[in-house]
Amino acid sequence: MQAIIDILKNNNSFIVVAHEKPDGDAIGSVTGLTAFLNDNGKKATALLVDDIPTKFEDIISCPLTRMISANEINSADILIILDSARSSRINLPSNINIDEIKIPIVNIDHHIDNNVNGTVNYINSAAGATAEIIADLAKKMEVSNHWIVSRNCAEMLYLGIVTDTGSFKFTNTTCNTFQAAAYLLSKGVDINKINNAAYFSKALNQLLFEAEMINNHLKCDFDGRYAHAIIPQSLFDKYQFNMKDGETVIEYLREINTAVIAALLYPKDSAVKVSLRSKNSAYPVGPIARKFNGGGHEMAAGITFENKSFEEVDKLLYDAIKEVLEKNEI
Ligand SMILES: [Mn+2]
Repeated sequence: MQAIIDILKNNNSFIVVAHEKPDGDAIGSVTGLTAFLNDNGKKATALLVDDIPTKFEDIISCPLTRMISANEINSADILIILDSARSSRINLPSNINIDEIKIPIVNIDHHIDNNVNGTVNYINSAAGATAEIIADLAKKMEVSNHWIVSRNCAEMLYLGIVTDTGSFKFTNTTCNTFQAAAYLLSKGVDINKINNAAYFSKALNQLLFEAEMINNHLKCDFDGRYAHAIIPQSLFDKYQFNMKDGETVIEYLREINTAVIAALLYPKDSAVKVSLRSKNSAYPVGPIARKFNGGGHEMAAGITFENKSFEEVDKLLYDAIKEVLEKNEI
């Protein structure tokens, strides 16, 4: 972490980016770190190419850059990549390959399987969120370098922590997570504003979409221990619903009392996307995702299947999950 502190101190211009299809942690860590740098006399750009979930649009107070050229990136001093486990998932504009980046790269993440080859890499899989790592970094620099941590910066980092830990409910929540959150609260975070945006801002069309998904598409197998749903394109069309707002749709499956593993299958362009969640660390979904070239955490992971039908993907997952549930039988 000291190497990163030296880089932040000794350079002037930064581009900050995260993974595609940004979630609360990607958005919170990017905008929080960007605000932190700008508040302390640096020139930082928050690069978020993909659309962000509608519910977060009103609370992001840092300007977002949606498009950039390789030349513009290379004219900055440092590229900072946050929360992005796979180099293929970094949310650069689609016409830019990571190999075209000639400036030093700082890679900060909490995914255990991070394969981004930065100039400096700080991977802490014990952190509940990348925003938790940035909060620790900001706290260190406040003490050792007298950098300021503004309320705006703190609120964005809090957003990252609260969303990636499911409001401190998931197993990735640690003593340090609470300490980082407490530190951010001491900077004046408006918890009500952040929680309203994260948890109480669902559009009616999403609620109707979710109700129909549960009624018509939910399946429970292995005595209810595996809850899964295939969401057809027609359902997205019917409710004009976009998965950029669907980070929490899978929660309904996970909430079922008998469920141990939950899977959501949905179309993305010509591919089938899979979200996986586990409720019990004896049955992790990280290895299942990695088996099919996906990634993520042990308890929350994702896969993209190209050139496969829903039925084929459903069967592959069914078999893989059967194996996990049987092998780890207690
Ligand atoms: Mn994260």
